[in-house]
Amino acid sequence: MNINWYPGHMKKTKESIKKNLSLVDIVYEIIDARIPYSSQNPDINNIVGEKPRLIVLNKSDLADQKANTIWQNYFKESGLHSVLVDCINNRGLDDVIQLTYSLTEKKRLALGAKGIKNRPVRAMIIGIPNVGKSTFINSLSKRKGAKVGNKPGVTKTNQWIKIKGNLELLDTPGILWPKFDDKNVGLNLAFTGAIKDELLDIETLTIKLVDRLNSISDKLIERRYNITVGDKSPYEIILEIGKKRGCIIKGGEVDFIKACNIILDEFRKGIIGRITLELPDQIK
Ligand SMILES: Nc1nc2c(ncn2[C@@H]2O[C@H](COP(=O)(O)OP(=O)(O)O)[C@@H](O)[C@H]2O)c(=O)[nH]1
Ligand SMILES: [Mg+2]
Repeated sequence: MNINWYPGHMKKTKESIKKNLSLVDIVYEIIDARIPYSSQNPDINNIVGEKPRLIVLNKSDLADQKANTIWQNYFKESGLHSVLVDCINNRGLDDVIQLTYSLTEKKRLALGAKGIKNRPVRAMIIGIPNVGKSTFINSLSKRKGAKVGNKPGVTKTNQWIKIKGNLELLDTPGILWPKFDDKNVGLNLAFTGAIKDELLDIETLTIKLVDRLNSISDKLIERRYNITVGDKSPYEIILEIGKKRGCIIKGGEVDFIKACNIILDEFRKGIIGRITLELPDQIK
């Protein structure tokens, strides 16, 4: 992670999020649709409490469409509302706005009964690093001003951004910590690029990714790289991809790291396909 989380930092984060939560009517919990479980904060239910929550399955453009529906049903069965969003092509944002009004209707009616009318509906965003919080804020506010990139932790003084209709969004998202003690979660975060590559060994990561992709379907690698998977090991597969892509160093050997970087990069960009790495029945 770009942030080194330690108990004191986590406690502070939680307190500041709770403070901001008291200012809003609804919270948008952003998660990565390719890894809905792995990209969720472990303490999320406790942090959000009774506040209306909308789960934003972001990067849904990169995730498998059937799996998107499966996850939406899973959340629905847990009594949670979710919405599929793709911030790159601005999909699902109208659903976010519509659901925001329906999920806050009770409160708005209660205020209306007290004579408080047209008070803006206020929302804030929370989520672990790299799920697309900044991009989501930008897309929703249709501005290019807010900072987007892989540098979480930069905070400014809070401001309210006016969104379509009577909706206001807190411009600073709450950045939460991921689940630390689950190896598979760590791997999923690394595959999707949420964890910095320098912290992991690229070769091992790519071998594990190829293995995972093949466990989903041999066709993923076969279609993209036009090779046969068969009984080949991930190592052999990466070598073959490297050869095909002309990743050759002096002496005619395959530049293994270069091949690994191509595969990782193409996976992360969705070029290998729309792939969801975990389904509800695979999590504990
Ligand atoms: N394909 C795709 N990429 C997205 C989407 N939303 C964000 N991203 C990318 O995900 C990366 C992290 O986004 P960012 O907003 O910085 O995440 P944050 O750390 O949660 O604020 C960036 O490269 C974004 O371009 C989306 O809906 N689809
Ligand atoms: Mg950000």
